[in-house]
Amino acid sequence: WPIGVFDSGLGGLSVWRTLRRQLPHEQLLYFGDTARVPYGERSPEEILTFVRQILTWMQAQPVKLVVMACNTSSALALDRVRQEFALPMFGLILPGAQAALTQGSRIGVIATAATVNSRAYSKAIQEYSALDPKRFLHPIQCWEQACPEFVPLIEAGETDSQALRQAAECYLQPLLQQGIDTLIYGCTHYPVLDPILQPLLPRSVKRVDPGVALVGSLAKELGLWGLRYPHSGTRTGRWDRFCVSGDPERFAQLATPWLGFRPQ
Ligand code: DGN
Repeated sequence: WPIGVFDSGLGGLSVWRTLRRQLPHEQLLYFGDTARVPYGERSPEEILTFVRQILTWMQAQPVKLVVMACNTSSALALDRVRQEFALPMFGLILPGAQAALTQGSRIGVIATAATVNSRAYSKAIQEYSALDPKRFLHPIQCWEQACPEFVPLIEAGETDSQALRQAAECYLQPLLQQGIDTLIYGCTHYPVLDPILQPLLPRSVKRVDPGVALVGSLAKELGLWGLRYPHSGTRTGRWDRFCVSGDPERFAQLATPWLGFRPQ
């Protein structure tokens, strides 16, 4: 059975890429809720409803486990749906928080408005660091910044434009004023903006992609469960399935640069 991976749109493909690289024997089933993207401005109830619908569909495929390649869904729905579905589920917030804590103590988060309003990263960072106070000698501080302009521009096919650069400068400014030493890309759409964001940051600021942290912990767990795909040999992305709720043609076109091939 494949691993189910979902996002509101293209952003989860940044996690797909890491999964493809780190778990080459697994087959992936990707779902992008492109008819309803962006999730960032939706209410917590709407997001929970969408996540339930996607999981019900994934369960019927079936999939062996689900990667929520969407921070907004992980922040607002993961705890609830874990109690409702008999499917192993992996979200981004805890792996992202843990990874950031290995890098610094003045942590900035850029994410959707819904994720920022939930304060999920701040809470996870405080809770996780409180578990081991001897390890985290400096007080841990966290600032979150919503970036509502990014996702609509990326979903329109942009990855480098004047509008994105201007928005990036404006969103990073308050975090830089706080003297952050670590920046979490708290939305799976944002790693694609790294070439724009990195030059705006002091060299000392570490960038954290929670997708990479999630895949690392998933790979470990799959090994422990003995659930890795049993075939030898490497599968390429061409075995993977891609499904969307919106226009498949448009998705195929926009996803091609993320995937390196045109999805069928
Ligand atoms: N890519 C999603 C996330 O990580 O939060 C959300 C994008 C959106 O729908 N605004």
